[in-house]
Amino acid sequence: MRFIRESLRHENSKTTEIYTHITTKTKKLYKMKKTSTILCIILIVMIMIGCKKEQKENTTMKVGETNSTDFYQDFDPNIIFPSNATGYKYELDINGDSINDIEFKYVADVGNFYGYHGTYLAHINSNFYYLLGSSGIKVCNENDLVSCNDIYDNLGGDYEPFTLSYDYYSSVPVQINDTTWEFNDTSYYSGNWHNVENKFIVYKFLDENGWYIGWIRLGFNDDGKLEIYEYGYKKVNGCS
Ligand SMILES: [Ca+2]
Repeated sequence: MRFIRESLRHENSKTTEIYTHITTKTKKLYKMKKTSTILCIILIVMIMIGCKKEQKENTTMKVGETNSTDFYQDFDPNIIFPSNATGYKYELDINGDSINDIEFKYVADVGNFYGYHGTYLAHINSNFYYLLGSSGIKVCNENDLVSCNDIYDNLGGDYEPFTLSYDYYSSVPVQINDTTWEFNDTSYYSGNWHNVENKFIVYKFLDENGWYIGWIRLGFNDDGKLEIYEYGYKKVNGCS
């Protein structure tokens, strides 16, 4: 009888030990699960904050900067419009997909009493947009900070070019008094780009991978002829 009692006590104590062991393990597991759930939540929140931050920071570009560009092209020698440039045009395939994106065209006409000459930027790819200023395409300087959400335009219809540098002159008869007329030579410059050097056009474009923002460094001589130095662009997020 005593043996049975001892055996039972022993079994009881063993059961208690096992129960305690299991309870401790379960508690530990529960604690671990709780800890990993909290860690997961913290991780998700951190990723969400990180993504949001990256998206916010990735809409801007410093004009002329080459460090952060995804593509950069330096023209050496520069693209220079020829001296007899009438009707000359230069088309640029910015992103190398064999579709030309930007067209610069030089126009000139000289008559007896009037004439004009200058360079236009023409719309040839509807996925390309140009940063606008108060009138026409904005004349940007190196290190200007621009955003892909500033105001852009894709230049409208097929051949509704924006004037970059344009000089119109005329010899207009002006009446001095009842009997006297004089021919006055007048010259009108239009476009913000007349006779500028080392300035930038800023553009953005859309392809199957999303939005990109970029710049072209260029200049115009006194005749409105174009010289292109280099260009670059980078991928951006959060643009519309
Ligand atoms: Ca292209």
